Amino acid sequence: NNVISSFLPSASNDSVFFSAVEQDIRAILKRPGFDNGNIGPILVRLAWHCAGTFDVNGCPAGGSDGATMRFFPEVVDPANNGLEVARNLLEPIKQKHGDKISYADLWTFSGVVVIHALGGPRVAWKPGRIDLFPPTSPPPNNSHCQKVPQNGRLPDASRDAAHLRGVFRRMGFSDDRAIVALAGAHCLGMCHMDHTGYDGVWTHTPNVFNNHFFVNLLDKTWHKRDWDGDWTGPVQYDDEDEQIMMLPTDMALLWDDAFRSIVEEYKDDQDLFFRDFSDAFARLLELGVARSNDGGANGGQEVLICDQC
Ligand code: CCH
Repeated sequence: NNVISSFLPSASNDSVFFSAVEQDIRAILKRPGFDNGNIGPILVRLAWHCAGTFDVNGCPAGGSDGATMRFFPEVVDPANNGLEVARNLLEPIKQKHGDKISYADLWTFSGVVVIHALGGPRVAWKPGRIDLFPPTSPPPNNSHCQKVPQNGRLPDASRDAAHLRGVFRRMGFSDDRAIVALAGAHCLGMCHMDHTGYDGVWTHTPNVFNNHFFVNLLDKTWHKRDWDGDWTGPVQYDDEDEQIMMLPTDMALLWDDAFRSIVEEYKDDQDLFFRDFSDAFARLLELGVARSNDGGANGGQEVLICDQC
């Protein structure tokens, strides 16, 4: 029941090593008192945000390679608010394995391990991402800035279908199916007012990877939340019982006809959702990854994220 063993040659050193890392990740997922008792969802958000900065024509290109979210300006991108929690939760595993695994591999691998551990599909994943300036050689002055993607590349939850298509096309995803499938990850976890201003869960099973995001989107009746009290939050949608919520970008999947027909497919066929999600998430985590010749984490020199810069 091991994610990585199906994708790496079974007797390779990589396979043995990553099984051990996988066990370490699985061992820290349950955490009473944290959100809904599991840190898995925020680890999935970290994996997505480190990869989702990719720009096919960008300078720098962005993407998960380099683990650039450790650095300015990506580290202070408002879209990444709260992800220091996820990075800190993984730090003991990084410390345990040191240079044998890069941050970039650990963050992306964790996402894949969590999806499977919480009941979702296996996702193909390959190691070999190299950290921009590993901890043993910190960046001189601010020289790293030009290799770290600018703020504003991740999708804005207050926007519409055209915005989603634009952002995902920039990453290299031209197909609607990938956009809708990836959004199904909102079956997991929750919005935190202190991270983004949004509040609530998308499903009643936030620690289980399933197609309930699509089921709820279609089956519930949604209304704009009437924020009362001291805090006026951003526009978001609540169901009639005010138990679960949707972001404007989630509702865009309902309001756009082409998106909606895919939402309907995934509501009716969870296996289809799992297959499409698995393909799209694997592609996402590979965007812009330049491996060293030997494929080893930190095995080569610092990665040149974009040689045009
Ligand atoms: Fe997401 N997401 N996401 N999301 N996301 C948030 C939380 C999670 C958008 C906005 C938000 C993906 C796509 C999008 C997760 C996985 C994925 C939050 C609340 C916002 C806002 C964060 C908070 O308050 O802590 C938007 C816009 C898009 C448009 O595409 C994709 C793709 C994925 C993964 C494949 C997960 C998981 C969470 C829950 C995190 C947690 O802390 O529980």
